[in-house]
Amino acid sequence: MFTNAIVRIPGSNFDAGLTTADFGAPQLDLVLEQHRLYCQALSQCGLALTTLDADLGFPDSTFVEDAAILTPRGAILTRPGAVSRQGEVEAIRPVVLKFFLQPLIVEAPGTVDGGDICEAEDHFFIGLSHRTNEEGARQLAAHLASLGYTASTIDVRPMTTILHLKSGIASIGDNTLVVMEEMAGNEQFRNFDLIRVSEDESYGANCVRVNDRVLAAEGFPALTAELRSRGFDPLILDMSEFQKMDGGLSCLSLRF
Ligand code: CIR
Repeated sequence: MFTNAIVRIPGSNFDAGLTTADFGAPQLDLVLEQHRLYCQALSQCGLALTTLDADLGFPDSTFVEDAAILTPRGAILTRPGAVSRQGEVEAIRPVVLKFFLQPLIVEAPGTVDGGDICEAEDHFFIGLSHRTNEEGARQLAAHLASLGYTASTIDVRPMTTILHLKSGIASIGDNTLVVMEEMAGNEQFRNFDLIRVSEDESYGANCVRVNDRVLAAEGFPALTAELRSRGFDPLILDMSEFQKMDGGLSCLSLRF
């Protein structure tokens, strides 16, 4: 069960963030409204929110998930792979310190984006991506081991449609992974029940289990139906403006 989440209000320069998507520029009023509904959904799931002010120094900083990894046994501050985002860690540190003693840290030349880290029960899958490098993965695996967790890597660099590991996979509890078709054959998933997401619904794979609900993006009817048929309770949110900036549901909060 999660009890808390950290979120950050998108800044007026949100559209100046990094993106590879080709869906046009995000509309700020819609960005703020979708973020408000996202926060409302987290509250509805029973979480107490710590809401940080917009940080105009970092247009991507509403994607708080990338700057830290919060586990029941301790926190790890990351070192994001995009230089323009590395300062986000200093900005989140005081907030993490309110809840966690002595967070572990990823140091140069290691890089890790939280979006590449998928916790499945007591095991962590670490995506090797254009943001998370081998040295970052090595440091992170050592930190996780010190907290009593196991970890393994999944190389997503050849998968050109995703930014992070969790753009293509979600661990939604009950031993179930939601996984994009391109990744579904990975041997490391053999002991999990898989919900395979077809290529045309791929963005939907980034969903988030929050207590009794699964936050899921609007517009992916096959996935939504499959979640329901397996006994999950999806809470559907419009993510159009965040998708324009390569963001998804998981990246908008740190849940713990
Ligand atoms: C970036 O490119 O870093 C942001 N525009 C999007 C980050 C999305 N984060 C995530 O999926 N964890």
